[in-house]
Amino acid sequence: MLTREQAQARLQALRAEIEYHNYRYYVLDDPVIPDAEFDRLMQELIALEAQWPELITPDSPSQRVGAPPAKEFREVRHAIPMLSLNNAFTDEDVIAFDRRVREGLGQPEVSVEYAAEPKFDGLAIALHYERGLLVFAATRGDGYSGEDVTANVRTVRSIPLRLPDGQAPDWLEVRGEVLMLKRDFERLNAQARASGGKVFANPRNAAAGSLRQLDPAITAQRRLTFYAYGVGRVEGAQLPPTQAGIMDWLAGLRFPVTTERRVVTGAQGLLAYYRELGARRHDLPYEIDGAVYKVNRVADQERLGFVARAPRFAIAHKYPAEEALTVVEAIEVNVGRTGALTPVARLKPVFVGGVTVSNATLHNQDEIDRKDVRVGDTVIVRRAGDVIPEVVGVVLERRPVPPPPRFSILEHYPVCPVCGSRTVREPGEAVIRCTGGLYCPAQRKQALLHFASRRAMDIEGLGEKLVDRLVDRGLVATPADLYRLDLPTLAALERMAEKSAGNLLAAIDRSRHTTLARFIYALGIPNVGEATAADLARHFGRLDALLAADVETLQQVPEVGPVVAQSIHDFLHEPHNRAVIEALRAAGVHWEEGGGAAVRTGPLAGKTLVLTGTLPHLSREQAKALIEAAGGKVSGSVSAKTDYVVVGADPGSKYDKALALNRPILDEEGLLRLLGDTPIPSPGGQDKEVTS
Ligand code: D41
Repeated sequence: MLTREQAQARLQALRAEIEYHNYRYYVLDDPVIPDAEFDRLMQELIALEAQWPELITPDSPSQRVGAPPAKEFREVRHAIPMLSLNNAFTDEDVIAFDRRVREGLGQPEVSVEYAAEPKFDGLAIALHYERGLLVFAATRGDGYSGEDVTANVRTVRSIPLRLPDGQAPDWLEVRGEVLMLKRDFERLNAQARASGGKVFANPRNAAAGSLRQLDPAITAQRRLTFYAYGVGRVEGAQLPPTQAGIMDWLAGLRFPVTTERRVVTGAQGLLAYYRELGARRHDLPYEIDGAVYKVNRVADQERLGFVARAPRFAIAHKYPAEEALTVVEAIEVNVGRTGALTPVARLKPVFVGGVTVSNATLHNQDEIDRKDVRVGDTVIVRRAGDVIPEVVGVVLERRPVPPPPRFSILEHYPVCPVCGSRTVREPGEAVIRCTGGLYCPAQRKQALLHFASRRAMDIEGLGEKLVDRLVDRGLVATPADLYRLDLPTLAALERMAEKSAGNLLAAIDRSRHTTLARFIYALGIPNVGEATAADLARHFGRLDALLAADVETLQQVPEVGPVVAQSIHDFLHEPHNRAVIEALRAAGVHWEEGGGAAVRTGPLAGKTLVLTGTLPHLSREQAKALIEAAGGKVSGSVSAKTDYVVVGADPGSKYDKALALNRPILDEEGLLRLLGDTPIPSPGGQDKEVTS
């Protein structure tokens, strides 16, 4: 047990150390100890304070979230008003500002030095320190009086609760902006979305909402940040003679000040700073809405003084707003190269982010639902940098009365606006797709490239550039049109030599002879890759059997579940796709048709078997060949669809699965009995030595 004096000394040391690490972490962004060590220090502090409650001080790091929720915020008057800033929007505005400054200082020919800094898009606040201790904090309010937000401000880790010993003036008022870093904002909104909580439109709103929480415990969870931009009431200190010097002095007192500040000369220096900062704007960890220019010398600031409520010595040079309000005139869809329907809001044109915007993406139906965007709504559109404009949210107060109905893509677009084919939303998927596939012009190029690809119809020489030209010129709309191309047409295309035209025609001709599996794969049915195409070919054997299959029949194919079965069925029952398939057959595309496993005769017709372990006489290859010759199929995994599991010595997990799913189990003898008199095919030199 420590004595009171020892506890006091340890508490002081702990507090200083913890605040130092807070400063390294939250202000300098450069921590020197691991988080776990920091937590240990905090725990020691809290435990010791619990033992010695009378030694708790208001500046202890343990007190950052100490205050109970307030009923309302107290109003406080600012001893020195917090003025507003005049705005500049153009280069000319800035040149005129600089001229006024030079004239105001009585030396129009002498260039002026300015302190230039980012204009944080946050909330202005004033922090008051009495002999180094944070005593209260107030929002700017109307500039003359604001709200006492001391309890909330204490939770902001980058704000010092006490200033370094021996350096503190009798009184110090620091002014700056409270804001939320972009990454903290993203995280807060992600959490809110997951838990159904309030989603904020931008970091500024999130910061404002968090600072004005009556319960400081909530503010503490929100991770706010602070940057100092100047001072107010100061007593008992000799301030540096320039704005830049004051900022350095504040940094020395451990206040967060931005590293983006510069001292520049004349209007040209200001404009160059504006452009450089603008170019990096989107890479900064916080949002800014402009640059602030201040005459650097404090004596000059005082000579220039104020007009109305704003200083003559400073100006805010704004970047084009990235958000604006406008009205949704319609919601339409774009059909992408994969057939996905992307909803787009058609907007009343509005100037935002430096350009006129009349469309904004709505991503998908889930996003429309989440933001509840309806035709006629007033919305916030955002265009940040070169990013595609998006609808951030709806201004519900401006929703027309009576309210327009919720917007459903499927209801408005039961058929594809490009090709008229049915649209579908697959269960569990966010996207709605056009089933037009091969036929839909929007999907044509993609579909053609897939059709011609090496593992599909393998048409060598039909690449992206050529497909673009063929489609753009209207020479090819569907894969069937490829088989109608002739030498004069191809050779007439620019950049197409007669020799390569001939080679392409030969490749197209060669592709006429293919396999059913390749053909099915080449169709580009959603959810049908190479393996499923091969399964379908094996199962049905003939294209007409596949075309005739209903969803239930399709599900009998091993590895084909309800989603894939539905997708195949939708595709094959789309009349346009049917027409393309028939045109391909008419153009001479052919393959060898088998009976198909399902209709093939044999004792194992339509059955799926799984092999596991070593059989006494048959090799794996022999057993497989026997089963297939008897009309059965060998699958690699056990499922509810497995008809028999053939088990040999040392079986693997497939055996356990077979038991768990209660599938019939056979040994080699049982298998041979099922096969009856199926002739044993010769596996062509693959004979394994038969051991007994
Ligand atoms: O970053 C800011 N938002 C910012 C605001 C800044 N960097 N400097 C500022 N300087 C002043 C003066 C020159 C009046 C001391 C300001 C503001 N004012 C300000 N913030 C809100 C109203 C005025």
